[in-house]
Amino acid sequence: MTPTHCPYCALQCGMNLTPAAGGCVTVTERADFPVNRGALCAKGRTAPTLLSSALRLTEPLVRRDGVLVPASWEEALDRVAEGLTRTRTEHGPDACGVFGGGGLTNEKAYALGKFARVVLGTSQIDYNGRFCMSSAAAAGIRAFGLDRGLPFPMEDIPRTGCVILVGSNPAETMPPALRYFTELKQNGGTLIVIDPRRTRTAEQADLHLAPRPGTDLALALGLLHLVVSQGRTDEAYIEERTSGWEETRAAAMAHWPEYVERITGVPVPQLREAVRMFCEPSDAMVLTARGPEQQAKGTDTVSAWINLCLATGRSGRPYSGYGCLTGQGNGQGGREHGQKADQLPGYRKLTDPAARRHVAGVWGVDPDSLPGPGRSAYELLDALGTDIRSLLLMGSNPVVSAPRAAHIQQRLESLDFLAVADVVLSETAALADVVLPVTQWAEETGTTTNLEGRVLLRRQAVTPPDGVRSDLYMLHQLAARAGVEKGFPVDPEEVFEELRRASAGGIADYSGITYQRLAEENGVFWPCPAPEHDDQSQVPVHPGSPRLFLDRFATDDGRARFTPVTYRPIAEEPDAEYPVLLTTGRVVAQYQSGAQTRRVDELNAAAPGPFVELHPRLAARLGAGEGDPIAVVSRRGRAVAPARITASIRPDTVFMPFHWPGEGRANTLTNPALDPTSRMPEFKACAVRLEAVRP
Ligand SMILES: Nc1nc2c(c(=O)[nH]1)N[C@H]1C(S)=C(S)[C@@H](COP(=O)(O)OP(=O)(O)OC[C@H]3O[C@@H](n4cnc5c(=O)[nH]c(N)nc54)[C@H](O)[C@@H]3O)O[C@H]1N2
Ligand SMILES: Nc1nc2c(c(=O)[nH]1)N[C@H]1C(S)=C(S)[C@@H](COP(=O)(O)OP(=O)(O)OC[C@H]3O[C@@H](n4cnc5c(=O)[nH]c(N)nc54)[C@H](O)[C@@H]3O)O[C@H]1N2
Ligand code: SF4
Ligand SMILES: [Mo]
Repeated sequence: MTPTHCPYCALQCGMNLTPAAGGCVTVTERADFPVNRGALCAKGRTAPTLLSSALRLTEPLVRRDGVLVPASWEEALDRVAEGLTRTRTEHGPDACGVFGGGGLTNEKAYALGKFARVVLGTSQIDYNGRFCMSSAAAAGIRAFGLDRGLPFPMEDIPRTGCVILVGSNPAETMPPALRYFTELKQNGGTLIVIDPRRTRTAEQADLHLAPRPGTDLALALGLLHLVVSQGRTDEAYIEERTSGWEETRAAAMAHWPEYVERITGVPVPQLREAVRMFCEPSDAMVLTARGPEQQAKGTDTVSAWINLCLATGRSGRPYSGYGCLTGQGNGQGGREHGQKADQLPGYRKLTDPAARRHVAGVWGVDPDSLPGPGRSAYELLDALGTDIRSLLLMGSNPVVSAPRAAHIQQRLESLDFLAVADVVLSETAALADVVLPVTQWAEETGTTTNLEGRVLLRRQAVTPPDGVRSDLYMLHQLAARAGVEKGFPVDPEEVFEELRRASAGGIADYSGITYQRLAEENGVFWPCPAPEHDDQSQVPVHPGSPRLFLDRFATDDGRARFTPVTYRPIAEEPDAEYPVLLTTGRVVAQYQSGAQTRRVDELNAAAPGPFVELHPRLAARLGAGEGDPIAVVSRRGRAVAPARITASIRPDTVFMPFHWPGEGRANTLTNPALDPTSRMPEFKACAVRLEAVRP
């Protein structure tokens, strides 16, 4: 029996794996891991299904005469090396692109970022985390000088007085975490949920506000207006621990509750009730997820929620604060170690000369040889086939998950060369010139950092099938073929040891963390610097940092910074031609692009395909009944899926989950309008029209 963690979401639930007869692997409860205390959702419970050879790739594929055919690893790697080298020779290093994923372990994310900068010498690397929590990350850095999803452990949630959950649906996206909100209510605390749909999470709430999609910024400003006008600010805290309040106060005062009601559709009495519930207890929290963040103003929107926390003294105090619920298995760690366009390991900035010197020192290269920041994820994908001629992709399936997906699919098809490393033949892998079949979670060891900033050890529990190799092996081999013999070890612990040194002294400092500690301590929260002393036995080890900001914020002056923000509409407001709003998200039984979960029978039975959730009034206007096919048309394209009629959604809004390719692909419709700071696309609001489809 091996204690390890789930391959999917950022909760990183603990589980025990035991190889059983016939190549099966059984999952049993692992009660010692505090975050989920043994509980798992159906995805975690069925995760071992995909370890079976029948469902996944077990040999490399290369394209011959237009068709993907089996090949040896030697041939596949030679072809990738050749493809990338040819592009580099003919068009220069920046014509090679690299795209990573927030599901990759810290070791893989680190090695991929280093491979791009050191071996390919390209600036053109980014990853799917840009589509995930980048707005919250940008706002967190702006306010606190540091971005760690939750600055406190999940166990603090039941101990606060009130939680506002903004655009987050843990009942579907992190079921074992619901317990924390149930306990909050048992302890006398209250839960406010803000979601245009009355989700299963919203049903648990003491107060549910259902704003029009894309208007959370106005909502948060309206609440701050009420806080100020009702004299509920914490002046001593503002004075002692923050800067920039005056301008922020002035900006909020322009957002009268009645004006906010007009924009959001949330009645003023509900706004007042929310302020009362949030301000009366001595502690409170605001937690955001993709609802407010995946907007072309996601960064300002999160800043507005942070402003509300700061104005009421609810940050950097026990059981109070702002947090973002990160999404992917390593959504947190994946953004810290260098696969993001502007970053070096340790959450260092690629534009900071001292950071470049430090990391170049660890890598044994000249700091001047490191490229500068590259394009963001959507911009990178949009440049495929034009500026970027070859792409190495690892850990993402953009044919399904990128905004304006039909266009992105065309861009991928127009590349000179595409290599994809994956566990399964995803819709994106199916377009590749070379597909490399890699090992997955239970077949390899590595670390992830969960939504709390807790670094975890995922242990190998089973032997991988013949024919698959690890992502680290692939990078090692490609580096060697480019003449870089050293610096890309295959052993994850060796990579982690280098990551420790590269992150030392950075914001996300992992230097005091070792595999041994992770095994013994059930995870360690960063920052965790190594003792500075040479003789480490003399110095107590750093305990890690479960709670941040209690003494000071991570800014230069130690104060949290207010950011004055004002409301602006969504990038594409409904009009006569496209009168309805589309928003998108998730269902419990499918994960992301579905590349993995759509291969599991039990999950498919629970969530067999796409649907369009709409209000009875909209359905009646279309003359559509339950299950009837509905065409949803936007300026980007047309998707068709069966109607799911429910009064739990706003009548001006339809919802589609994005887990499926083909005709029902939600991302055929979505708008790639980008947030100016985080470069997050507007997944959560675009204008569409509905058409009944007569069979
Ligand atoms: N089952 C399952 N679980 C997952 C995942 C998965 O794919 N499937 N993915 C993981 C990942 S990577 C992530 S990022 C997380 C995401 O976790 P969540 O953020 O909880 O998931 P979403 O469904 O994208 O969005 C949450 C809610 O936002 C609401 N919403 C839509 N538009 C708006 C808006 O304008 N404002 C507000 N306030 N709310 C809005 C939607 O109705 C939805 O209920 O889940 C993780 N867990
Ligand atoms: N409309 C709409 N679109 C969205 C969203 C939304 O809310 N609405 N949410 C966005 C968000 S938050 C996210 S995070 C993205 C996610 O969307 P994607 O980036 O497409 O995420 P996944 O489907 O998890 O794709 C991961 C791929 O990597 C493979 N894989 C898993 N582990 C490994 C590994 O260790 N190595 C390698 N090489 N491959 C591996 C999997 O098999 C799978 O094919 O979607 C975004 N797209
Ligand atoms: S909640 Fe997330 S981590 Fe836990 S079992 Fe489900 S998918 Fe896995
Ligand atoms: Mo995500």
